[in-house]
Amino acid sequence: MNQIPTFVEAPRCEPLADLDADVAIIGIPYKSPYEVSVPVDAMAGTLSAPEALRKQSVVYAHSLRHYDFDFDGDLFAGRDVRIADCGDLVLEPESPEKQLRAITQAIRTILLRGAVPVVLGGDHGTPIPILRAYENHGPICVVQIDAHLDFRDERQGYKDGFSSQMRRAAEMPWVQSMMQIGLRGVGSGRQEEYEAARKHGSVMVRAQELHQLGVELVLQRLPEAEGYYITIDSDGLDPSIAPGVYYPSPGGVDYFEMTDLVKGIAKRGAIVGIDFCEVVPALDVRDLTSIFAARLILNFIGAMAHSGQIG
Ligand SMILES: [Mn+2]
Repeated sequence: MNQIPTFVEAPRCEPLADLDADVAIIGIPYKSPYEVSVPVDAMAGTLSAPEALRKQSVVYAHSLRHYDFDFDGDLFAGRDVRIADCGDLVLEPESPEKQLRAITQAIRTILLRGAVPVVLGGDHGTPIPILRAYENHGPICVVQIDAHLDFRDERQGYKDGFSSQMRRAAEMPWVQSMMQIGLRGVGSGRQEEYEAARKHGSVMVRAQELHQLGVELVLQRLPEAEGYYITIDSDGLDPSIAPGVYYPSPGGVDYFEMTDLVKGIAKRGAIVGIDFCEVVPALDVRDLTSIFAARLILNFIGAMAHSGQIG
């Protein structure tokens, strides 16, 4: 028996092939096969994040239609927004290649069913196989919220991990543009990776620029696109709202900046998918990271409802 609640107690969807919803929540506990030393047991790391987010999301389940001050009204703009929770993708531990293919296939199915995938990661390698599913659903612009560039060509000989997802995205012909927001601190990338991202035409926005300019001016630099895919590394957010990450870095994207960025993007084009990665429940403080991640995901769905994309 599965005792874990669904995201905001939304109806379960299984099998995936029967999906009938506007938004498909799916947990993808993917872990890049790097050997890295992190301040918590790797297995306990991000793999339990989907469960933690679902548990904390229940806080909101019974007040979704109350007056929401962050939307100055109904979170879903009075629309009938159908959210389904597709559970967690079961990944075979022994084969990274099989895992990657299974993820791409699951996202393909969700897209074919006409729903917007909202993925609970997983580490930040998760978007690589997700984005491969958009091959016939492009062109798209990828917007990354992250402290780090993630533009390494490979790490420990492995190309599909959390240090490389923006480089891999850049290589996909259907990813026509990208914007990277929240960059800061030492260790975000090497000079060569910065040059590669710049040469590729990535619109890079330092966290400090975001704070100084404000969301509206930053969004003037958002590339024109019909569809926007949003990938979130929790360490891109400020540790005050996301303390449960491997490498907390001060000066990150705050709650209203994050919310307003997505509201602004939704006004410019369809949001075609979202992933929320790198939450580490074992390092969290009073479950704040999971609680706020759940709230932000609801805001993203709200942004899509208010723009008229769903519901
Ligand atoms: Mn990242």
